Amino acid sequence: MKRRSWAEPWKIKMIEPIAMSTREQREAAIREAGYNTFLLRSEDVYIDLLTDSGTTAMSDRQWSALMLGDEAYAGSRSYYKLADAVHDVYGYEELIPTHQGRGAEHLLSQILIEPGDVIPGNMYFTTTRFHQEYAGGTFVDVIVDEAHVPESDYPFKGNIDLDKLRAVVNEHGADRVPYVSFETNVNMAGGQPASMANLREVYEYCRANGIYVMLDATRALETAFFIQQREAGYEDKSIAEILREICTYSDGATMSSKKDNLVNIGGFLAVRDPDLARQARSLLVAFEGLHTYGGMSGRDMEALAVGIREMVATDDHVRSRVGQVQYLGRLLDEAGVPIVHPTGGHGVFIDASKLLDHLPQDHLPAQALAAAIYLDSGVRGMERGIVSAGRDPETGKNRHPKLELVRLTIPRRVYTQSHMDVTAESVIQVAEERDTVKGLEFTYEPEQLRFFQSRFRPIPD
Ligand code: P71
Repeated sequence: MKRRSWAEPWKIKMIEPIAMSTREQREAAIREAGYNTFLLRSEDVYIDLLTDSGTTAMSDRQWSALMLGDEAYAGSRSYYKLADAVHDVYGYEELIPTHQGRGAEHLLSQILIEPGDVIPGNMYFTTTRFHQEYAGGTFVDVIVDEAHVPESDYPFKGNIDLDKLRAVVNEHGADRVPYVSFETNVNMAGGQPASMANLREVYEYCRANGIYVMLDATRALETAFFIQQREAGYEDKSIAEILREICTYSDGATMSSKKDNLVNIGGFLAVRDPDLARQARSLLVAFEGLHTYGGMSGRDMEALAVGIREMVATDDHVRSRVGQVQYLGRLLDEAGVPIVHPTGGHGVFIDASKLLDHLPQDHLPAQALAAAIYLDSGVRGMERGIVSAGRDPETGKNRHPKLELVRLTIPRRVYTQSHMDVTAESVIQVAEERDTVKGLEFTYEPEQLRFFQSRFRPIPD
Protein backbone atom coordinates (compact mmCIF):
# COMPACT_ATOMS: atom_id res chain seq x y z
CA MET A 1 0.00 0.00 0.00
CA LYS A 2 1.32 3.43 -0.87
CA ARG A 3 1.39 5.61 2.23
CA ARG A 4 -0.29 8.98 1.97
CA SER A 5 1.48 10.88 4.76
CA TRP A 6 5.14 11.32 5.61
CA ALA A 7 4.79 9.65 9.03
CA GLU A 8 7.90 7.97 10.42
CA PRO A 9 8.76 4.37 9.48
CA TRP A 10 9.87 3.65 13.10
CA LYS A 11 8.66 3.84 16.69
CA ILE A 12 10.38 5.07 19.85
CA LYS A 13 12.10 2.54 22.12
CA MET A 14 14.11 4.83 24.42
CA ILE A 15 13.67 8.46 25.44
CA GLU A 16 16.00 11.19 26.74
CA PRO A 17 14.45 13.75 29.11
CA ILE A 18 14.89 17.42 28.22
CA ALA A 19 14.40 20.31 30.64
CA MET A 20 12.09 23.28 30.29
CA SER A 21 13.40 26.56 31.69
CA THR A 22 12.00 29.90 32.81
CA ARG A 23 12.55 33.09 30.87
CA GLU A 24 14.73 34.34 33.72
CA GLN A 25 16.98 31.29 33.45
CA ARG A 26 17.23 31.73 29.70
CA GLU A 27 18.09 35.43 30.07
CA ALA A 28 21.00 34.51 32.32
CA ALA A 29 22.08 31.66 30.02
CA ILE A 30 22.15 33.68 26.80
CA ARG A 31 23.96 36.58 28.49
CA GLU A 32 26.56 34.18 29.82
CA ALA A 33 26.88 32.68 26.31
CA GLY A 34 27.65 36.12 24.87
CA TYR A 35 24.45 35.95 22.77
CA ASN A 36 26.01 33.16 20.73
CA THR A 37 23.87 30.00 20.60
CA PHE A 38 27.03 27.91 20.04
CA LEU A 39 28.15 28.89 23.55
CA LEU A 40 24.98 27.79 25.36
CA ARG A 41 25.12 24.65 27.44
CA SER A 42 22.85 22.02 25.96
CA GLU A 43 21.26 21.56 29.40
CA ASP A 44 19.86 25.06 29.05
CA VAL A 45 18.23 24.22 25.71
CA TYR A 46 14.70 22.81 25.35
CA ILE A 47 14.48 21.94 21.64
CA ASP A 48 17.91 21.84 20.06
CA LEU A 49 17.78 22.84 16.40
CA LEU A 50 21.35 24.13 16.29
CA THR A 51 22.30 21.42 13.84
CA ASP A 52 21.40 18.10 12.28
CA SER A 53 25.07 17.17 12.54
CA GLY A 54 25.85 14.24 14.83
CA THR A 55 22.52 14.70 16.59
CA THR A 56 20.81 11.69 14.99
CA ALA A 57 19.06 8.96 16.98
CA MET A 58 20.62 5.65 15.98
CA SER A 59 18.47 2.59 15.34
CA ASP A 60 18.42 -0.58 17.45
CA ARG A 61 20.43 -2.24 14.68
CA GLN A 62 23.11 0.42 14.83
CA TRP A 63 23.36 0.16 18.62
CA SER A 64 23.68 -3.61 18.29
CA ALA A 65 26.36 -3.20 15.65
CA LEU A 66 28.50 -1.22 18.11
CA MET A 67 29.14 -4.46 19.98
CA LEU A 68 30.60 -6.01 16.84
CA GLY A 69 33.26 -3.33 16.44
CA ASP A 70 36.70 -4.73 15.73
CA GLU A 71 39.16 -2.46 17.52
CA ALA A 72 42.26 -3.91 15.86
CA TYR A 73 44.75 -1.14 15.13
CA ALA A 74 45.38 -2.49 11.64
CA GLY A 75 43.11 -4.32 9.23
CA SER A 76 39.94 -3.99 11.31
CA ARG A 77 37.04 -6.10 10.07
CA SER A 78 34.81 -3.07 10.68
CA TYR A 79 36.78 -1.05 8.12
CA TYR A 80 36.12 -3.62 5.41
CA LYS A 81 32.41 -3.63 6.24
CA LEU A 82 32.39 0.14 5.97
CA ALA A 83 34.30 0.10 2.67
CA ASP A 84 31.76 -2.39 1.28
CA ALA A 85 28.83 -0.22 2.40
CA VAL A 86 30.33 2.92 0.80
CA HIS A 87 31.05 1.00 -2.37
CA ASP A 88 27.56 -0.53 -2.59
CA VAL A 89 25.64 2.65 -1.77
CA TYR A 90 27.83 5.42 -3.25
CA GLY A 91 29.80 3.41 -5.81
CA TYR A 92 33.32 4.62 -4.91
CA GLU A 93 36.10 2.07 -4.90
CA GLU A 94 38.54 3.71 -2.52
CA LEU A 95 37.59 4.63 1.06
CA ILE A 96 39.63 6.85 3.33
CA PRO A 97 37.90 7.07 6.74
CA THR A 98 38.25 10.30 8.74
CA HIS A 99 37.07 11.55 12.12
CA GLN A 100 34.42 13.75 10.44
CA GLY A 101 33.78 15.75 7.27
CA ARG A 102 36.38 18.45 7.79
CA GLY A 103 39.08 15.77 8.16
CA ALA A 104 38.23 14.61 4.65
CA GLU A 105 38.17 18.19 3.37
CA HIS A 106 41.60 18.76 4.84
CA LEU A 107 43.07 15.72 3.06
CA LEU A 108 41.40 16.50 -0.26
CA SER A 109 42.49 20.14 -0.22
CA GLN A 110 46.07 19.24 0.69
CA ILE A 111 46.47 16.66 -2.08
CA LEU A 112 44.80 18.59 -4.89
CA ILE A 113 45.33 22.32 -4.27
CA GLU A 114 48.54 24.21 -5.09
CA PRO A 115 48.99 27.77 -3.83
CA GLY A 116 47.38 30.14 -6.37
CA ASP A 117 44.80 27.60 -7.52
CA VAL A 118 41.13 28.49 -7.88
CA ILE A 119 38.35 26.21 -6.70
CA PRO A 120 34.88 26.90 -8.08
CA GLY A 121 32.02 25.72 -5.90
CA ASN A 122 28.28 26.16 -5.39
CA MET A 123 28.03 28.75 -2.64
CA TYR A 124 30.44 27.88 0.14
CA PHE A 125 30.52 25.86 3.28
CA THR A 126 32.54 27.27 6.15
CA THR A 127 34.91 24.36 6.80
CA THR A 128 35.21 23.46 3.11
CA ARG A 129 36.27 26.97 2.13
CA PHE A 130 38.54 27.19 5.14
CA HIS A 131 40.50 24.12 4.00
CA GLN A 132 40.66 25.33 0.40
CA GLU A 133 42.11 28.65 1.54
CA TYR A 134 44.37 26.97 4.12
CA ALA A 135 45.89 24.96 1.26
CA GLY A 136 46.60 28.21 -0.63
CA GLY A 137 43.60 28.16 -2.94
CA THR A 138 40.88 30.69 -3.62
CA PHE A 139 37.25 29.69 -3.58
CA VAL A 140 34.97 31.18 -6.26
CA ASP A 141 31.20 30.93 -6.01
CA VAL A 142 29.55 29.64 -9.20
CA ILE A 143 26.10 28.81 -7.87
CA VAL A 144 23.01 29.91 -9.84
CA ASP A 145 21.73 33.39 -8.99
CA GLU A 146 18.42 32.00 -7.69
CA ALA A 147 20.27 30.54 -4.69
CA HIS A 148 20.76 34.05 -3.34
CA VAL A 149 17.07 34.96 -3.55
CA PRO A 150 15.12 33.62 -0.54
CA GLU A 151 11.71 34.17 -2.20
CA SER A 152 12.59 32.33 -5.40
CA ASP A 153 10.82 28.96 -5.71
CA TYR A 154 13.36 27.62 -8.20
CA PRO A 155 13.42 23.85 -7.54
CA PHE A 156 17.18 23.34 -7.92
CA LYS A 157 18.80 26.29 -6.21
CA GLY A 158 21.88 24.14 -5.58
CA ASN A 159 22.77 24.06 -9.29
CA ILE A 160 26.06 25.31 -10.66
CA ASP A 161 25.76 28.04 -13.29
CA LEU A 162 27.72 26.62 -16.24
CA ASP A 163 28.40 30.09 -17.65
CA LYS A 164 29.94 31.21 -14.38
CA LEU A 165 32.01 28.03 -14.22
CA ARG A 166 33.26 28.45 -17.81
CA ALA A 167 34.15 32.06 -17.10
CA VAL A 168 36.28 31.06 -14.10
CA VAL A 169 38.06 28.35 -16.09
CA ASN A 170 38.63 30.68 -19.05
CA GLU A 171 39.99 33.43 -16.82
CA HIS A 172 42.43 31.30 -14.82
CA GLY A 173 43.09 28.39 -17.19
CA ALA A 174 42.03 24.79 -16.55
CA ASP A 175 45.44 23.91 -15.07
CA ARG A 176 44.81 26.39 -12.21
CA VAL A 177 41.48 24.72 -11.42
CA PRO A 178 42.22 21.36 -9.77
CA TYR A 179 38.60 20.47 -9.13
CA VAL A 180 35.07 21.75 -8.88
CA SER A 181 33.76 21.50 -5.33
CA PHE A 182 30.16 20.43 -5.85
CA GLU A 183 27.94 20.36 -2.77
CA THR A 184 25.09 18.05 -3.69
CA ASN A 185 22.76 19.74 -1.22
CA VAL A 186 23.71 23.31 -0.47
CA ASN A 187 23.62 23.90 3.25
CA MET A 188 24.18 27.66 3.26
CA ALA A 189 21.54 28.22 0.57
CA GLY A 190 18.94 26.53 2.77
CA GLY A 191 19.43 22.83 2.11
CA GLN A 192 18.83 23.22 -1.62
CA PRO A 193 19.41 20.39 -4.11
CA ALA A 194 21.25 20.27 -7.42
CA SER A 195 19.48 18.51 -10.28
CA MET A 196 20.74 15.36 -11.97
CA ALA A 197 20.89 17.22 -15.28
CA ASN A 198 23.16 19.83 -13.74
CA LEU A 199 25.42 17.26 -12.06
CA ARG A 200 25.76 15.48 -15.41
CA GLU A 201 26.47 18.64 -17.36
CA VAL A 202 29.10 19.89 -14.92
CA TYR A 203 30.83 16.50 -14.94
CA GLU A 204 30.90 16.36 -18.73
CA TYR A 205 32.31 19.86 -18.99
CA CYS A 206 34.96 19.15 -16.35
CA ARG A 207 35.99 15.85 -17.88
CA ALA A 208 36.47 17.53 -21.24
CA ASN A 209 38.76 20.07 -19.54
CA GLY A 210 40.74 17.73 -17.30
CA ILE A 211 39.19 19.06 -14.10
CA TYR A 212 38.04 16.76 -11.31
CA VAL A 213 34.56 16.97 -9.82
CA MET A 214 34.59 16.35 -6.09
CA LEU A 215 31.22 16.13 -4.41
CA ASP A 216 30.41 17.19 -0.92
CA ALA A 217 28.02 14.27 -0.48
CA THR A 218 27.06 15.19 3.09
CA ARG A 219 23.32 15.48 2.36
CA ALA A 220 23.22 13.80 -1.08
CA LEU A 221 20.46 11.50 0.19
CA GLU A 222 18.14 14.46 0.69
CA THR A 223 18.99 15.67 -2.80
CA ALA A 224 18.15 12.21 -4.18
CA PHE A 225 14.71 12.65 -2.62
CA PHE A 226 14.20 16.09 -4.21
CA ILE A 227 15.29 14.71 -7.59
CA GLN A 228 12.75 11.90 -7.24
CA GLN A 229 10.05 14.46 -6.40
CA ARG A 230 10.95 17.19 -8.88
CA GLU A 231 12.96 15.98 -11.86
CA ALA A 232 11.25 14.40 -14.85
CA GLY A 233 12.29 10.81 -15.41
CA TYR A 234 13.15 10.08 -11.78
CA GLU A 235 9.69 9.67 -10.25
CA ASP A 236 9.76 5.90 -10.52
CA LYS A 237 13.40 5.37 -9.57
CA SER A 238 14.33 4.36 -6.03
CA ILE A 239 16.28 6.68 -3.74
CA ALA A 240 19.12 4.14 -3.76
CA GLU A 241 19.31 4.23 -7.56
CA ILE A 242 19.20 8.01 -7.71
CA LEU A 243 21.93 8.37 -5.08
CA ARG A 244 24.18 5.98 -7.02
CA GLU A 245 23.61 7.94 -10.21
CA ILE A 246 24.48 11.24 -8.50
CA CYS A 247 27.86 9.83 -7.54
CA THR A 248 28.60 8.59 -11.07
CA TYR A 249 29.01 12.25 -12.05
CA SER A 250 32.07 12.72 -9.86
CA ASP A 251 35.62 11.57 -9.26
CA GLY A 252 35.21 11.39 -5.52
CA ALA A 253 33.46 12.83 -2.52
CA THR A 254 33.98 14.15 0.96
CA MET A 255 31.41 13.13 3.49
CA SER A 256 30.37 14.20 6.93
CA SER A 257 28.65 11.01 8.07
CA LYS A 258 27.07 12.92 10.96
CA LYS A 259 24.15 13.83 8.69
CA ASP A 260 22.65 11.47 6.05
CA ASN A 261 24.61 8.50 7.38
CA LEU A 262 22.78 8.46 10.72
CA VAL A 263 25.71 8.39 13.14
CA ASN A 264 26.99 10.75 15.81
CA ILE A 265 30.57 10.96 14.57
CA GLY A 266 32.54 9.97 11.49
CA GLY A 267 33.18 10.83 7.88
CA PHE A 268 35.22 9.84 4.87
CA LEU A 269 36.90 10.76 1.65
CA ALA A 270 36.04 8.38 -1.18
CA VAL A 271 37.63 8.43 -4.62
CA ARG A 272 37.90 6.33 -7.75
CA ASP A 273 41.54 6.93 -8.69
CA PRO A 274 43.88 4.60 -6.73
CA ASP A 275 46.70 7.12 -7.08
CA LEU A 276 44.67 9.88 -5.40
CA ALA A 277 43.74 7.38 -2.69
CA ARG A 278 47.41 6.56 -2.14
CA GLN A 279 48.26 10.25 -1.69
CA ALA A 280 45.35 10.76 0.70
CA ARG A 281 46.32 7.71 2.77
CA SER A 282 49.87 8.93 3.22
CA LEU A 283 48.55 12.17 4.73
CA LEU A 284 45.84 10.31 6.63
CA VAL A 285 48.36 8.52 8.81
CA ALA A 286 49.86 11.86 9.85
CA PHE A 287 46.62 13.74 10.55
CA GLU A 288 43.89 11.22 11.36
CA GLY A 289 45.05 7.65 11.98
CA LEU A 290 46.01 4.45 10.22
CA HIS A 291 44.32 3.91 6.85
CA THR A 292 41.94 1.25 8.21
CA TYR A 293 40.39 3.48 10.86
CA GLY A 294 41.18 7.12 10.03
CA GLY A 295 39.70 8.93 13.00
CA MET A 296 37.12 6.34 13.97
CA SER A 297 36.92 3.50 16.46
CA GLY A 298 35.94 0.07 15.15
CA ARG A 299 32.49 0.36 16.72
CA ASP A 300 31.90 3.74 15.09
CA MET A 301 32.72 2.21 11.71
CA GLU A 302 30.27 -0.66 12.39
CA ALA A 303 27.42 1.70 13.27
CA LEU A 304 28.26 3.84 10.25
CA ALA A 305 28.22 0.85 7.89
CA VAL A 306 24.73 -0.02 9.15
CA GLY A 307 23.58 3.62 8.94
CA ILE A 308 24.69 3.93 5.31
CA ARG A 309 22.65 0.89 4.31
CA GLU A 310 19.70 1.85 6.49
CA MET A 311 19.29 5.31 4.95
CA VAL A 312 18.55 3.79 1.53
CA ALA A 313 16.85 0.57 2.62
CA THR A 314 13.41 2.15 2.19
CA ASP A 315 12.40 5.39 0.49
CA ASP A 316 10.18 6.05 3.54
CA HIS A 317 13.15 7.03 5.68
CA VAL A 318 14.15 10.10 3.69
CA ARG A 319 10.55 10.88 2.84
CA SER A 320 9.61 11.20 6.50
CA ARG A 321 12.83 13.05 7.31
CA VAL A 322 12.28 15.72 4.69
CA GLY A 323 8.52 15.59 5.38
CA GLN A 324 9.09 16.73 8.94
CA VAL A 325 11.26 19.63 7.80
CA GLN A 326 8.61 20.67 5.29
CA TYR A 327 5.93 20.46 7.97
CA LEU A 328 7.77 23.08 10.04
CA GLY A 329 8.34 25.19 6.94
CA ARG A 330 4.64 25.11 6.15
CA LEU A 331 3.67 26.27 9.65
CA LEU A 332 5.98 29.27 9.39
CA ASP A 333 4.95 30.06 5.85
CA GLU A 334 1.27 30.02 6.73
CA ALA A 335 1.95 32.47 9.57
CA GLY A 336 3.72 34.84 7.18
CA VAL A 337 7.22 34.39 8.66
CA PRO A 338 9.73 35.04 5.84
CA ILE A 339 11.66 31.82 5.15
CA VAL A 340 13.86 30.57 2.35
CA HIS A 341 11.83 28.94 -0.40
CA PRO A 342 11.37 26.13 -1.18
CA THR A 343 11.94 24.58 2.26
CA GLY A 344 15.13 22.53 2.01
CA GLY A 345 16.12 19.09 3.20
CA HIS A 346 17.58 19.56 6.66
CA GLY A 347 16.06 22.67 8.13
CA VAL A 348 13.98 25.79 7.84
CA PHE A 349 15.91 29.00 7.23
CA ILE A 350 14.35 32.22 8.47
CA ASP A 351 15.14 35.35 6.49
CA ALA A 352 16.43 37.51 9.35
CA SER A 353 17.19 40.55 7.22
CA LYS A 354 13.56 40.65 6.13
CA LEU A 355 12.03 39.82 9.51
CA LEU A 356 14.23 42.31 11.38
CA ASP A 357 14.34 44.94 8.66
CA HIS A 358 14.96 47.65 11.25
CA LEU A 359 18.50 46.26 11.71
CA PRO A 360 21.31 46.88 9.18
CA GLN A 361 23.43 43.80 8.37
CA ASP A 362 26.31 45.18 10.45
CA HIS A 363 24.04 44.92 13.51
CA LEU A 364 23.96 41.15 12.96
CA PRO A 365 20.24 40.53 12.54
CA ALA A 366 20.50 36.73 12.25
CA GLN A 367 22.63 36.47 15.37
CA ALA A 368 20.14 38.69 17.21
CA LEU A 369 17.17 36.67 15.96
CA ALA A 370 18.68 33.35 17.04
CA ALA A 371 19.22 34.79 20.53
CA ALA A 372 15.66 36.19 20.64
CA ILE A 373 14.10 32.83 19.72
CA TYR A 374 16.15 31.08 22.39
CA LEU A 375 15.06 33.69 24.92
CA ASP A 376 11.41 33.19 24.03
CA SER A 377 11.23 29.40 24.28
CA GLY A 378 14.56 27.63 24.73
CA VAL A 379 14.58 26.64 21.05
CA ARG A 380 18.14 26.87 19.76
CA GLY A 381 18.89 27.76 16.13
CA MET A 382 22.06 28.87 14.36
CA GLU A 383 23.19 32.10 12.71
CA ARG A 384 24.01 31.72 9.01
CA GLY A 385 24.78 35.22 7.87
CA ILE A 386 27.42 37.90 8.24
CA VAL A 387 28.99 36.34 11.34
CA SER A 388 29.37 32.93 9.63
CA ALA A 389 30.67 34.53 6.43
CA GLY A 390 33.70 35.94 8.29
CA ARG A 391 36.27 38.35 6.90
CA ASP A 392 37.90 38.40 3.49
CA PRO A 393 41.44 37.04 4.04
CA GLU A 394 42.89 39.60 1.56
CA THR A 395 41.26 42.79 2.79
CA GLY A 396 40.41 41.81 6.37
CA LYS A 397 36.98 43.37 5.87
CA ASN A 398 33.68 41.71 6.81
CA ARG A 399 32.10 39.80 3.97
CA HIS A 400 28.48 40.80 3.40
CA PRO A 401 26.64 37.67 2.24
CA LYS A 402 23.36 38.13 0.43
CA LEU A 403 21.69 35.67 2.77
CA GLU A 404 21.26 36.65 6.42
CA LEU A 405 19.52 33.64 7.91
CA VAL A 406 18.68 31.78 11.08
CA ARG A 407 18.69 28.04 10.55
CA LEU A 408 16.34 25.79 12.47
CA THR A 409 17.91 22.43 11.71
CA ILE A 410 16.04 19.23 12.38
CA PRO A 411 18.00 16.29 13.80
CA ARG A 412 17.08 12.94 12.24
CA ARG A 413 14.62 10.71 14.10
CA VAL A 414 14.79 12.80 17.29
CA TYR A 415 11.88 15.23 17.63
CA THR A 416 8.12 14.81 17.23
CA GLN A 417 5.52 16.80 15.37
CA SER A 418 4.55 18.55 18.64
CA HIS A 419 8.13 19.77 19.00
CA MET A 420 7.74 21.30 15.55
CA ASP A 421 4.48 22.96 16.67
CA VAL A 422 6.15 24.45 19.76
CA THR A 423 9.02 25.71 17.62
CA ALA A 424 6.70 27.38 15.13
CA GLU A 425 4.70 29.03 17.94
CA SER A 426 7.87 30.51 19.37
CA VAL A 427 9.14 31.89 16.06
CA ILE A 428 5.72 33.40 15.36
CA GLN A 429 5.74 35.03 18.82
CA VAL A 430 9.16 36.59 18.19
CA ALA A 431 8.00 37.73 14.75
CA GLU A 432 5.08 39.52 16.38
CA GLU A 433 7.46 41.30 18.77
CA ARG A 434 10.16 41.92 16.14
CA ASP A 435 10.50 45.65 16.95
CA THR A 436 11.83 44.83 20.41
CA VAL A 437 14.78 42.79 19.04
CA LYS A 438 18.00 44.83 19.30
CA GLY A 439 21.10 44.51 17.12
CA LEU A 440 24.33 43.00 18.46
CA GLU A 441 28.01 43.94 18.34
CA PHE A 442 31.14 41.82 18.82
CA THR A 443 32.94 41.82 22.16
CA TYR A 444 35.26 38.97 21.11
CA GLU A 445 36.09 37.73 17.64
CA PRO A 446 38.39 34.74 16.99
CA GLU A 447 40.47 34.74 13.81
CA GLN A 448 39.23 31.50 12.23
CA LEU A 449 35.63 30.24 11.85
CA ARG A 450 34.58 33.06 14.13
CA PHE A 451 30.90 32.09 14.46
CA PHE A 452 31.75 29.19 16.79
CA GLN A 453 33.25 31.23 19.61
CA SER A 454 32.48 34.91 19.06
CA ARG A 455 30.83 36.83 21.89
CA PHE A 456 28.42 39.74 21.51
CA ARG A 457 26.41 42.32 23.41
CA PRO A 458 23.25 44.24 22.53
CA ILE A 459 24.02 47.58 20.90
CA PRO A 460 23.08 50.29 23.43
CA ASP A 461 20.25 52.66 22.34
C1 P71 B 1 26.12 21.83 10.16
C2 P71 B 1 27.47 21.26 10.06
C3 P71 B 1 28.36 21.27 11.27
C4 P71 B 1 28.97 22.62 11.33
C5 P71 B 1 30.22 22.84 10.79
C6 P71 B 1 30.75 24.11 10.76
C7 P71 B 1 29.99 25.18 11.26
C8 P71 B 1 28.77 24.96 11.82
C9 P71 B 1 28.25 23.68 11.85
C10 P71 B 1 29.01 20.37 8.49
C11 P71 B 1 29.34 20.17 7.13
C12 P71 B 1 28.39 20.41 6.08
C13 P71 B 1 28.77 20.27 4.78
C14 P71 B 1 27.82 20.51 3.67
C15 P71 B 1 30.97 19.68 5.44
C16 P71 B 1 30.65 19.80 6.77
C17 P71 B 1 31.71 19.55 7.79
N1 P71 B 1 27.86 20.89 8.86
N2 P71 B 1 30.04 19.91 4.47
O1 P71 B 1 25.49 22.01 9.11
O2 P71 B 1 27.13 20.77 6.35
O3 P71 B 1 31.50 18.31 8.36
O4 P71 B 1 31.12 18.88 10.77
O5 P71 B 1 31.62 16.55 10.03
O6 P71 B 1 33.39 18.26 10.00
O7 P71 B 1 25.67 22.08 11.27
P1 P71 B 1 31.92 18.00 9.89
